[in-house]
Amino acid sequence: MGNYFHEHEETMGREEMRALQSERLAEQVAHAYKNVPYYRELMDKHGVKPADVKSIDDLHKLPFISKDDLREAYPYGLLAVPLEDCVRIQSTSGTTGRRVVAFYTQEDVDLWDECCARAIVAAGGTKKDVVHVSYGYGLFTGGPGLNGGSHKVGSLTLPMSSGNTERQIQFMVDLESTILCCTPSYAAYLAETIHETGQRDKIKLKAGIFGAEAWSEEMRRHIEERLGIKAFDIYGLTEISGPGVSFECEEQTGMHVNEDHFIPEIINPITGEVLPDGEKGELVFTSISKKAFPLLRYRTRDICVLTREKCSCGRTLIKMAKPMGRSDDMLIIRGVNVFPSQIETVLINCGFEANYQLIVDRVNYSDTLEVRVEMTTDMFSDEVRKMEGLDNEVESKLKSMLGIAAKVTLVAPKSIARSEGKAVRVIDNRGGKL
Ligand code: DLL
Repeated sequence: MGNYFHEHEETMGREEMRALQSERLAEQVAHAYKNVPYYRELMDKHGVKPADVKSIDDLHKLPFISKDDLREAYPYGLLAVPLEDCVRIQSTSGTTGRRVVAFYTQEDVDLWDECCARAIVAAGGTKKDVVHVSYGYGLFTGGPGLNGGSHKVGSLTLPMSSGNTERQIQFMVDLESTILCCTPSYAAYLAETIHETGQRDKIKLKAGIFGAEAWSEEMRRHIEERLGIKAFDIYGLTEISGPGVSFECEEQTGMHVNEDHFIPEIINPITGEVLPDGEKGELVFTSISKKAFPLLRYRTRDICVLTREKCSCGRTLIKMAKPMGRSDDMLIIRGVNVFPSQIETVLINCGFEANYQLIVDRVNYSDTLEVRVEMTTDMFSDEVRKMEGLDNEVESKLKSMLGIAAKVTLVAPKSIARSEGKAVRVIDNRGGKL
């Protein structure tokens, strides 16, 4: 297992882990009840007292909380320690409503760094690595999270932030970056630029830690081939702490959840019923170690599956599958559920790169879906393929994957804007149309 970092928690036996989770959960519930009037009222309303939650078997007694609760409690309503004990805030982008602000004590930041350090180590990182962090810094958790993790591992950390692609590549070459951390869509953009500028032989990258948005296995293979690296998934959300809630190991079959700090559950999103491991549903987290902003049974809206199969890496932490995207990213087109990541799979399998946009509209009371996808330079110059109906070929593959028809429009290389952070793939023009 070579460079194991936090051997004990990551390889704990099931019973030992359950005991640790139970102890931390009971403490956390008592802490939240005592210090957060919002939790006290909510638990009282559901007839639950802290003494009722003694072990993780009692978790189901607690009510769920959602993003709406967080918005309602903005900014200080869920703070569980005196403000003077907090050293940091991070925040969501607020694109779908009021911002959510999460608070951290110094111990919370240390714990977060530790979770990100585990992710870096699982990707093969050691103090000899040069970790190139191209996630955004600032209120977004991506940059600060991986930065802290990299410090903890003792690697040389390049706090690049996102953007300025030319400079990113220059530093990557000059400082011999070995681990790249950014969104998968930015990794694809960097890979494209490195390829086009003929610098592939000059880069020394060996691994990438990519997350913050849904990405397909096809996208993973595409980035791995283009950059000659192994690409690891990482998951997290601002409300819970940021990146490092879960991370992938070399097996690349799902992300190990840092369950000594975050207890995951899968529920039926409609009934709230807890589902057994292996069933698909909405992911719910309870943070059992963070003190400033404890979240009890927080509904993430991410659709996912948990599995507890033995992992060849030796970690015993439960695994979560790649989330298909938030339930709010899911498009409902003519009554059919469509995730952009499904379309990505078809496009990459047809030889395209992940430069696409989905345009949804409503015409004559019926939804329409147009998939605009950039041709690669090779396709663009190949008149024969264009004439032979590459678009028809993609349309029929999309139809069999999604079960609905979509119109495919092939556009010229470089005509779709590249993303330096989370990609915006969907333009939904239906609002208010009959
Ligand atoms: O995206 C935190 C993060 C930063 C994770 C860097 C990984 C790397 P938010 O901006 O609050 O936080 O967005 C959280 O992004 O609920 C998921 O829907 C989505 N998401 C995050 N990681 C993944 C992933 C950060 N690996 C929301 N795969 C989450 C799929 C992901 N979706």
